[in-house]
Amino acid sequence: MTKTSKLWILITVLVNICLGFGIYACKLSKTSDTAISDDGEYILKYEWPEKPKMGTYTLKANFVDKAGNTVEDVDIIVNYSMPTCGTHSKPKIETMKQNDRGDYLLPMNFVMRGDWEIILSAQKNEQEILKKKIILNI
Ligand SMILES: [Cu+2]
Repeated sequence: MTKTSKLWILITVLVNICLGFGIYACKLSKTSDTAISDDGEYILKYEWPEKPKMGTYTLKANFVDKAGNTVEDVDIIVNYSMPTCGTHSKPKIETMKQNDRGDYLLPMNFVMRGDWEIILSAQKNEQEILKKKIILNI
């Protein structure tokens, strides 16, 4: 084998390792997912249309019943913090706002790199009907 072909094999192996790790890291920190309530009645879909980094990134959510109809009279409360971080571990608690298309939106401010813990709580008549915990790596 020539020196050049050995080098190419090495580069190919390294590129594959990097790609593999990249895909693995993405799976650990999903930017969109679906959650179903314990009773199977409600479905919450959420996503950050733009992959969050440090700064302000909008979380978008849709809340539907099992027939697929948008549920309007729901409050989606977002509680987010960095539990592993002492200085700004105080959670931010905010309610998502609904636009005229029925999407729930919340601009979220990520002030630091690392793992953020995000708890989405959907409440109807002040009773929690669905809860989803997300770990998001910024
Ligand atoms: Cu921090």
